[in-house]
Amino acid sequence: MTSPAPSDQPARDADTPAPTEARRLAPRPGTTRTLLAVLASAGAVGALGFAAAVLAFFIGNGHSPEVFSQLAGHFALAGLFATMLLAVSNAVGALRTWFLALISGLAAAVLAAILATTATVLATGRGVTGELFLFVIGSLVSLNLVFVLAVSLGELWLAPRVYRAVRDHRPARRERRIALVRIPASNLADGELTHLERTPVDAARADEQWDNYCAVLVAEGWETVEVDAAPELADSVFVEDAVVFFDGLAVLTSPGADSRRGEIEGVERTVRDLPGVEIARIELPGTLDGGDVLKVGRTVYVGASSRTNAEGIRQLRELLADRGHTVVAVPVTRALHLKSAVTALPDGTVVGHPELVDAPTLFPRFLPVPEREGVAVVALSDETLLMSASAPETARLLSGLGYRVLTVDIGEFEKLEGCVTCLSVRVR
Ligand code: CIR
Repeated sequence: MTSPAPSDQPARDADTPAPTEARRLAPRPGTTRTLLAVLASAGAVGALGFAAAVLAFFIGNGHSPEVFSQLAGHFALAGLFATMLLAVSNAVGALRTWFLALISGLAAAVLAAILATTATVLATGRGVTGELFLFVIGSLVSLNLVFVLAVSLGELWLAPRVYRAVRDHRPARRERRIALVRIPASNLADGELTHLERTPVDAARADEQWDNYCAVLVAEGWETVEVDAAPELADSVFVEDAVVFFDGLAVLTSPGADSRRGEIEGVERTVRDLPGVEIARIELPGTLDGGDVLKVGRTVYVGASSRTNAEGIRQLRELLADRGHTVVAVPVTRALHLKSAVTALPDGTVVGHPELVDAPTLFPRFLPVPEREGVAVVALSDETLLMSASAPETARLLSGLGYRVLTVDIGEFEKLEGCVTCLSVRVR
């Protein structure tokens, strides 16, 4: 077990950048990546339709190369029309469910084939006649059949995969580990209290503890990006509650305490500057605090607490539905947030204090810890955990399980029902 620095001395060394220094990052809005995903998924299906149709004729005609000169132009045009039509339908959500994808694929394929065939025939100098009409319709089950089938099935199977791969591809951030932090407000001592009696908060000591906390993140290889200060928003230092990250999706929350609703604006400004991040939000009447969201692999446990309501959980479930995460709602009646009762080790084991957890059997692997303050664990890497200095027995327990455990004194924040997890948000 390692304690990086005495609580009243920020753990900085000469080579370490000041932890509170905000980093300005090159803007790369999430809408650009979504647009790319839309175009790539539509283009992939258009190209598939072209390739499948030309290949089918090539094989069906005894590998005759003439097929290319005769039909490549027609199917290239059909593929282009299909790409344009699918780009529109994918942009408005055709890939959300399999039946929408199938319907839009079929519609785009038929329309593209009709347009391309009409254009191809008109280009030969023939006029618009009833015969042309019958030929074009008939082509759907002859000349264009393979194209129509390939585009329909491509939109069903290939497009969602291409869309997700492009949208979730984040090369820049893989090498960087970013944590958002927010300097304590001037009126920190007025923060909300739900389960604790109010006790005096030493603002200067809180600032030192916060500096020290940030310094540990930096020393462990995390870039701290500082959200603009909100001196009048007492609980703004607990930045975890304002945003949750899911593989490049930042979900801005809808705080359950009225006094905290103003925190979102500043957090949104910072998130907009992060590379490769798409933004979504929980809207009223839904409420959801980030402290109620615990990710364990692809499972997202969400606490139904005094801060997070059923509508907030429903909205999060909907946002994550097509992203491969399963939302599991968990009753929370004995603690402020789900993560005031349980967090997770890097191997997925959920650690929690039995007195604070309503339903421990909801977690596949649950490890009880001896101290209430020991439930909060920040996984700084697969091997390193950050914990509160108020839970030495739990730190020893986890150290004995092979983890390198760092501890920081966050006593002033604990007086306000804060913990190590809520003082930062890791961009993941
Ligand atoms: C509040 O009641 O909202 C703050 N005083 C404490 C928030 C702590 N956040 C968290 O556990 N995620």
